[in-house]
Amino acid sequence: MSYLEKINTPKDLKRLNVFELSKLATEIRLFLIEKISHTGGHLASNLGVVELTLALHYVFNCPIDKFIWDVGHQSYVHKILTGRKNKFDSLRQYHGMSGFPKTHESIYDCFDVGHSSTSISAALGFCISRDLNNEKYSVISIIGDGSMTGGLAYEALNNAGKKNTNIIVILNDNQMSISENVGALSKHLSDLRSQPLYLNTKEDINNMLEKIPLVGDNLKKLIGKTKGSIKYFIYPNIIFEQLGFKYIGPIDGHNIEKLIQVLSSSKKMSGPILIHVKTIKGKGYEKAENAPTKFHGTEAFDIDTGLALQTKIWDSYSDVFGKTILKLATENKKIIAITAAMPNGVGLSQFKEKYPKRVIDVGIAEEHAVTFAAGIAKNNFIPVVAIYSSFLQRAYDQILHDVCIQNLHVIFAIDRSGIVGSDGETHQGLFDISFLSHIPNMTIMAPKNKFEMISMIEFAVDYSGPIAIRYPRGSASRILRQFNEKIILGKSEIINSGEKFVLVSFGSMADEMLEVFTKFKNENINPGFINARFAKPIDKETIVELNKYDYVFTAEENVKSGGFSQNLSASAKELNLPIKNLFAFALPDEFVEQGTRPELLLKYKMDPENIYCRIKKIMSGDNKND
Ligand SMILES: Cc1ncc(C[n+]2csc(CCOP(=O)(O)OP(=O)(O)O)c2C)c(N)n1
Repeated sequence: MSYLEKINTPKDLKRLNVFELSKLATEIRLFLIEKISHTGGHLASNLGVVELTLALHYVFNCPIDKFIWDVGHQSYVHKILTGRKNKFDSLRQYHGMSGFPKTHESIYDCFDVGHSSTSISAALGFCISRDLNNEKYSVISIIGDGSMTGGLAYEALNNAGKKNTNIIVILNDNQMSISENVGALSKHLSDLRSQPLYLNTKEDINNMLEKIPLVGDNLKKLIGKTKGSIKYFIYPNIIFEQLGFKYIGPIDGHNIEKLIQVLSSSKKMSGPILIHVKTIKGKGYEKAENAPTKFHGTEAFDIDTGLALQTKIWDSYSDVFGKTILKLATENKKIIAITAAMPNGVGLSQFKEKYPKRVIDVGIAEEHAVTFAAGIAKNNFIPVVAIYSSFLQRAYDQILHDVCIQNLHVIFAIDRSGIVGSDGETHQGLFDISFLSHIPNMTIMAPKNKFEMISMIEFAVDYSGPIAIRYPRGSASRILRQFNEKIILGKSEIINSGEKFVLVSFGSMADEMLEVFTKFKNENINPGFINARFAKPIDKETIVELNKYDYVFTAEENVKSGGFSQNLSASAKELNLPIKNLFAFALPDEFVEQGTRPELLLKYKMDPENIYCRIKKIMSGDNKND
């Protein structure tokens, strides 16, 4: 029987010795590689934290002690050790196990997560309320060096450093975000990483000082007299020490014995502690160690070659964005692209290679990215901020306060808008129309296909003022390519002038609406079909056109509340041209779980067959929602 087979709860782990724990680490790595090669998932990050997670569960008593994972994509080993190893075949699938900590999934998960840089704030919240309750347990935030580029982490450090509370922050430093990590802190961590000294306890420091002839003894006495942190005298410039944390490290994150020793002593220490752990992303699988970005989040792959099992046929919308903006930037030197730690994900790699100074990776700092863009726009450049829809949620105030009030020409390339699939609730891009529509001066577009995407990017560059293009994950649609009318602000595109009822699609739902349209056409029914193009503004002509029909059916990949359909209805009322029978196919007021796009469209009855049937019912006088 393997060690892994014997582990069902963290208690089982505590019976093993260090040698057995290292054997278990090897088994866990093989397990992760095997499982993720079938399901896809965050392989490299998890391979890097095997020993760290084992040591954490060995030393602390989860779930009494709280582990708060930052982002949470590196929690697979924690899941294996907390009774979920048999669920790995369903990882990230519809109704399967989540790829992130979920409180509803296990008592060992104490905080839901998916977006970065939240763990220190949440941990501090646990600590302060624990102290008020006079309870005694440890609270540990585990945060990567990439996630330490997010401003929220510093707000939390700033708050925690002056609180007399016991909090442990483990900084998992693998020098990588998804791509190579960026910024001044990353440089600071590199300097710390290269310190040959491993200094943990007061004894370690005393031992080290004793080795320095003459000076060492005096220094030891001086240090002994001070109340402050001993480490401060040796490395006065460690940022964490300056912020009121005891800094411990750097520690080899693959040395289980050392990790256990350090965690055990830090458990007994009081006040805010930061343990700096050095790890290798992808550790133990050569393909991932050599290509940690590719294996950060991977599709299913062949273990021997490391190659993805499914090859891409069409360009994704991100590819189309990347190629188009590069072409335009070659002609127009004023274009600058900004990414928040996702140059590859948003399709900016080639642009970055060709014009490194004009593609700026700000780190996982969406708020900063937007205000930074506002400054660039004020100086008469054209910033293009490419961010995933769900991460842009972070920058709401910056969009409103720094860009839209000044009506600045900032282009928002909103990738992964709509249903994103296996990352689930935290990553769905289903709110951007709603949160952007309310902001004065903002314009929102969505393309029906690849060709319209190109035209919209060109339109956005020539525009003046804040403008957003939202587009989904995955292959760029190629439907209806013969329809490529010039883009005009607020104007929709008529695909078919019909009778009685009209189908209105916004962006990605054009594919589904085309199928619905075809079904009716096959029955010799001739509905209208309109590609909306703009969710804001919506022009009068569009509304006049829609009012020719008795029934209007809209479809969008956004929540209904504040979405395209509600904007349409509000604009029509404002123009005194209310639309009589307006029915919206949109996501309901709930958080949408993980699953493929087709699975989720089916769940919410937004697939072509369900849309078609519901329209038929409504047309026959049955308005009930079933
Ligand atoms: C607000 C936000 N922006 C972007 C992301 C996408 N993202 C997920 S993990 C990650 C990199 C995290 O790097 P690090 O914390 O060092 O963890 P590692 O995977 O290297 O262990 C990024 C950018 C996110 N989850 N949240």
